[in-house]
Amino acid sequence: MGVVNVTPDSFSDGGRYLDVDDAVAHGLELIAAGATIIDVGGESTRPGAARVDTREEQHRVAPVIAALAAAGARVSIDTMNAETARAAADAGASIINDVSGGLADDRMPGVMAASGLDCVISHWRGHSADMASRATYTDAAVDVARELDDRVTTLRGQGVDPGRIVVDPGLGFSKHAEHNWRILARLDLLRELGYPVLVGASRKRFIGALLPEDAPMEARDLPSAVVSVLAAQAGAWGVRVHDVAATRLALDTLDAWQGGADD
Ligand code: PMM
Repeated sequence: MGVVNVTPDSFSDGGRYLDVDDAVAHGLELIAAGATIIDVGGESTRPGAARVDTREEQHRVAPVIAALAAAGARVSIDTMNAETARAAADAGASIINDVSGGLADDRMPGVMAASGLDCVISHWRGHSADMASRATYTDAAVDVARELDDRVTTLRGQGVDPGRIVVDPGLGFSKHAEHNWRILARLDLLRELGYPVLVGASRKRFIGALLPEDAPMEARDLPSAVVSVLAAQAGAWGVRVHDVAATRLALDTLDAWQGGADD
């Protein structure tokens, strides 16, 4: 899953694809580089980010989604907003990716159920303005798996088709570095929930912490690709990344390695 943030303020690529044509061109580049899904977002979720007006969010994402879908791409809409999810579905999106797992907008479960689209349900404890204060866990891997399981059960009760659910640990959302690493090391606990697992580690702060403080954002792409390979090896269904070409090569390398095990 390649990321196209149509925002002025995303922490990793904010401001680069605010223009519709640039965003579409970038999405097409990511497909050419080996992405099978393009995740389009119009609201930054970085820590402390301001919420964006719904109409502005839709104005940013709808034309990008329509153009990418018309070009044959499988598009997901990265939004916590039910109205934006609905508008994105109308524009041709085929996946709703809600980092709040349907918690931020109480109309979202209804839109998810009615849309019949695939839905990425992430673990989430609150908006970015105060998510750091909620980063307390007994065992992050166990707690996140349990809370996600509860969330998915609730959504199923609200009519979301279990066959269309993908779960995501929401790395960095109310989680410190040690929590993210614990969750990754015990990805088996998420797999045991019985849904495909999506992992979004790319360029996040805990990846940056592996590098010198003054390292550029792009330097995070190598450790991000390594995490993607390890997540795939641990059974993840998908990885959400910025550098698709490096990730594709890394995953192809894993495939070749695993092919060597075939008799
Ligand atoms: N992370 C971000 C945004 N959307 N969606 C999913 N499913 N999982 C994630 O981990 C996730 C996401 C924040 O990162 P960005 O600002 O680089 O897009």
